[in-house]
Amino acid sequence: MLDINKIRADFPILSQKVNGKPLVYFDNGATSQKPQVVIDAISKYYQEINANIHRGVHTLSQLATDAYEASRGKIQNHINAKFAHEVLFTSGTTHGINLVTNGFASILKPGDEVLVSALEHHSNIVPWQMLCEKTGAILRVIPMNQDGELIMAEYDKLLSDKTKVVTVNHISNALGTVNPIKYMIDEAHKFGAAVLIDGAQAVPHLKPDVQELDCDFYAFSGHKICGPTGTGILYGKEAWLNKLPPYQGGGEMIKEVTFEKTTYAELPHKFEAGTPNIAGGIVLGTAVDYMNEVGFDNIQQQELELLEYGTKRLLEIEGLKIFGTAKEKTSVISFNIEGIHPYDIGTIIDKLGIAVRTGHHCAQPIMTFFNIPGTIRASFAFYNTKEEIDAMVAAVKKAQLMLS
Ligand code: 7TS
Repeated sequence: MLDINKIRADFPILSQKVNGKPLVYFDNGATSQKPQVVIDAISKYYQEINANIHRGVHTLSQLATDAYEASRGKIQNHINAKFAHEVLFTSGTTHGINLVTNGFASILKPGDEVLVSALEHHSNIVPWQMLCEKTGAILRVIPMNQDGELIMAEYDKLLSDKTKVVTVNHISNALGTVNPIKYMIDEAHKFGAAVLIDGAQAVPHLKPDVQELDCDFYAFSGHKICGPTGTGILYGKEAWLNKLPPYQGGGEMIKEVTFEKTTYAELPHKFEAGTPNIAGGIVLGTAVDYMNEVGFDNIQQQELELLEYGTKRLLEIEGLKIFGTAKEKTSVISFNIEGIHPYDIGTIIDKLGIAVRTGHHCAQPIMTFFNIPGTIRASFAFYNTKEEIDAMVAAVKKAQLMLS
């Protein structure tokens, strides 16, 4: 069991007041808060070992390189990748997905098909659309039902020899649905298609095992797992990363450069051009250590309780409807109140110290599916409490009274 007071004491921002009220931070789907160990590790890096990596013979450069590569190793262990060179540092999920779509531009042919799910964040739709425009490939959509679950019978029908890529999130950011990705990966592989999993919303809640999943790519952001912004990871199977061309050209990603021809460095450097976010990459390892110390079993237990309690309490409110009622769901509650625009509720409850996201959550096709302008989204982390949910419910009731 979590000692919630101890956990909350790790996060200095949580004891702040916002608009004169104690902060209730329920926008964890957008970004997580940072524990003191992560904040301190950033300062420590700049105070003690700041230097560029992979190039200097001098001591600081060696120390920084060792710390950066040690962090890669931690993340390799965390996601159970077979090789450290399958773990690429990126600036976030968006960067990771674009790295892959850029690579597939030289692989896809006109008439090839890319399957994308109806539940995607824009960052797992738009890069694939751009790729299809460039290559003449066709984008097909795996549909969902009214609960916000992907329809596997339809997925099975869409798969064919034309399918070259399947791209799907592990967990939906807008609805919290946990997708049956193991099944989807196995079925796609029967047709020889590559599978990219957008793990941005999964890694805050669980430890993915990329070898067990057998996915070809798994992308996530560091800032959603207590790490710094501008950090992320793209896992790719060695064979795929060897096959794909580099994303960006520049220093660090080369073996030899002449004006006639350049040869590329081995993995992972082939995909890591230029000076990376060194401090961020190192501190992402600190964040992963922190999450593992808290323990994913504890995290899941706390979040499940919050999901159940939050769902029950919110449904007490007359006219409130929850969008996203999948059987497999994580701690995200998207809702609307009849006759009131989500933005108005969000604005009023912010004045009461409650931070939620309102709008389309960068998932406009989901809003179109439900024929709504957006939702109010409360996304809980392991450091949230039932008392905070009570504060949100009271604030939403107050807003409803004011607006009706
Ligand atoms: N994929 C999913 C499923 C996401 O939830 C997000 C960010 C991204 C990709 C993009 O991640 P980035 O770190 O590269 O920006 N989701 C959200 C959200 O739900 N609210 O703000 C950002």
